[in-house]
Amino acid sequence: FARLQGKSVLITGASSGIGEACAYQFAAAGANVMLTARRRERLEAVEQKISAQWPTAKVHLAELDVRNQEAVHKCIAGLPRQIDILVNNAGLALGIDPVSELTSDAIDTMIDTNIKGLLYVTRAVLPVMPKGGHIIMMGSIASITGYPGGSVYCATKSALHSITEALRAETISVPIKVTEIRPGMVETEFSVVRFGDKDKADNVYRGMEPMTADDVAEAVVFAASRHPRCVVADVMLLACGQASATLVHRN
Ligand code: NDP
Ligand code: 8X3
Repeated sequence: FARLQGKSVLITGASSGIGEACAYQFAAAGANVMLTARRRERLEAVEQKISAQWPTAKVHLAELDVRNQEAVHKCIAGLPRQIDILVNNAGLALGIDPVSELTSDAIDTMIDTNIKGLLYVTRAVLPVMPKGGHIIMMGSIASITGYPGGSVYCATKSALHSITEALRAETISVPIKVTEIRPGMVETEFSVVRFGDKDKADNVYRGMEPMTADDVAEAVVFAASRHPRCVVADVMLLACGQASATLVHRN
């Protein structure tokens, strides 16, 4: 990953799961990382681990709720380095309710975070991203087909897909690379956040082996480290034994 040496990477949602794993893998590849999320103490724990394992990596932390557009602009303006690579990773699902039972809070939180927050961050970064920059979008297999209880979450990841395609078309002349990564089942804090209950979260992965956050971070780092002439445009990652968001073989 020599091409990542000295690059600066901004990661949203770096306090756990896939974003956290990306932070470690970029630091291991010689990049400097700028890590954002709402939970500062979790970001500090990530920073400590990076400082212990990759002491030459420069780490910048910023507490950021991507739903707050003013805070997003302040955060981007206050970064210590240019943004060579943006990993738009912050996101969540809340609940598994059918449309008839959705709470307004769940609808608003998913749309505000996964769509509006993604747009606020991307809009703030584009004017300051140098030529040859790279934006990596954390999509999902949920963008392919809606499943029962997934209406809003699936819609947000379909929106991410549309935004990604438009962004790629808008930035080809700069050029800026745009990549969409669409994971299937990855065991992180995602299901705990979705169900608000560890037992229910564990049940999602019953009888099968989900991917780990590292599996996804490997794809992110692979995409980020290709030759300038080559863009990894779209990657779908499935757990072995998974054929779609809902078709999973369980032992
Ligand atoms: P985690 O719950 O482990 O991580 C989610 C991250 O997003 C956390 O760092 C959280 O930080 C951050 N986040 C949530 N809301 C906000 C907000 N308003 N502002 C800033 N940061 C926020 O789950 P994953 O690592 O699995 O999720 C990462 C991405 O991967 C998401 O976009 C998710 O949709 C996507 N994905 C996950 C899959 C899975 O099976 N796990 C599959 C496909 C896609 P904090 O709470 O500190 O703000
Ligand atoms: C998360 C994967 O299948 O739970 O994006 O929607 S799924």
